[in-house]
Amino acid sequence: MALVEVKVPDIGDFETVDVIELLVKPGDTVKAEQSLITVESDKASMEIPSSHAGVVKELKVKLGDKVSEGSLVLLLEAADAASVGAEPKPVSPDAAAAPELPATPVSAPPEVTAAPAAAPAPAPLPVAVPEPMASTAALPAHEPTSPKGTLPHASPTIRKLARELGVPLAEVQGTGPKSRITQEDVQDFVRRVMAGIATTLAAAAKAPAASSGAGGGAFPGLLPWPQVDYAKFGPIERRDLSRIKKISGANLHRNWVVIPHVTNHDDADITELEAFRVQLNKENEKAGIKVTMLAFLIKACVAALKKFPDFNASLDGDQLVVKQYFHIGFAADTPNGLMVPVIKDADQKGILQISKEMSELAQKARDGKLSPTEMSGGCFSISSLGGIGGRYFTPIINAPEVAILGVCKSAIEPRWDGQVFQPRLMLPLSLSWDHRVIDGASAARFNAYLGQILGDFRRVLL
Ligand code: CAO
Repeated sequence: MALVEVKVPDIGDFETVDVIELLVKPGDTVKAEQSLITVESDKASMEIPSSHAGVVKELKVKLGDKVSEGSLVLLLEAADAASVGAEPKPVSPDAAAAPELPATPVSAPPEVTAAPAAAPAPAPLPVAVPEPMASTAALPAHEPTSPKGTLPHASPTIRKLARELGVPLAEVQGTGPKSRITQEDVQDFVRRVMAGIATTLAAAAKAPAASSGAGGGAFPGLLPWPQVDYAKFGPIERRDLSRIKKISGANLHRNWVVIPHVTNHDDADITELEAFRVQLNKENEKAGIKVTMLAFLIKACVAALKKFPDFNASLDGDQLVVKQYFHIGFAADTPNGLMVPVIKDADQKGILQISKEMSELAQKARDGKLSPTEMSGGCFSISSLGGIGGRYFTPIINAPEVAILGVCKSAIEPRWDGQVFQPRLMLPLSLSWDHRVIDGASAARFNAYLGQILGDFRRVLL
């Protein structure tokens, strides 16, 4: 065993270069010609190879040091005394990125990689979004997203590592000096791809059981959210989201992402029902109970849910839980955000009682006094914007329910009665349904039946 000084060999035209990477540490066993450090000039980066095989005893340089030909890199306990004094052999440059080598009149050149003029553009996160999956084999491990043609700024060792791991360097964001790609960047890329695949698999595995609340999470491959300095464009004010907005937002997001929504739009002729409602309110003025169209809608929906029980259900894995009770939620707009109180056993209650409970629950919602019990157990929800306006919209299903009815403002419209156009009060209906449980024909029948009931409320009794 002999102690050998490993020095920077002839580095061609460069006088001094920066040490930007330490590839070994004391105690490491290295082979002859194995890269020890990476140095960089303003034009290129190079790896300094070891002249001998052996064990690193002491590093004589640190990151940021400036070195030149003859600078001591490290002390090595050479394994083979016979090799002492041998010239370092040139390391073959990376084919994909090898620029012209600097002139090497004396000893073999270190491995050289051209530094790109500018740092590579930040690469988006890896894409790994499979279509419906039969097995993990169907998963694309990675879909390239970066433009071709830019030369990633990485040392040959990193290129070799990337080749071994199948990492497309053009898509790796370098975090080293001048956006150089480091070993950690490559490893982090692999970790992120693996995490993306795992997340996608987990979401796909859990998605059928929407009732368990699973299936949200990140979507690998999506572009990062735009980072905008809004203040650059004009005055702004930042406000925290309310607690309710944060909670309901997370729920809405999960439901929108996990449930395959479809919305059917239809109209119901409520001319007679509205006349009845107005009459009812006149009669009950003294009792202080105001009946709105929503109370009739709750009752009409119960009748439709009885006729189409799959709408009164929840998914639980591969099973459908069909409920034999009828608890109807209604979306209430409150100063702090959206809340959904539930009218329990709506099938057993009359219009006046439903109206009374609704107004009490809506008031509690606005006051922030709803209890968890008053918001739980719903089978089906209604979101009414009728008091505000609009024509149609796509309500988001309130998981674990499988459908929701959206209602907008009724308006007088001309309807052909076979002989003449009649002015009729038409109520726009928008039914969103979970396509894993319900199909379009059932949804159209549900809406048509709802329309019949609202057109002639005596049908509720049938
Ligand atoms: N067409 C025409 N007018 C309607 C109507 C309709 N479909 N529905 C209600 N109206 C009228 C009512 O008759 C009432 O008229 P008057 O003031 O002349 O008596 C007025 O609109 C206001 O009704 P309302 O909104 O107070 O009562 P409601 O029972 O219809 O609704 C509630 C109660 C709590 C659901 C409602 O106040 C509310 O919060 N709606 C918003 C729901 C929401 O935000 N949904 C979106 C969810 S997704 O973000």
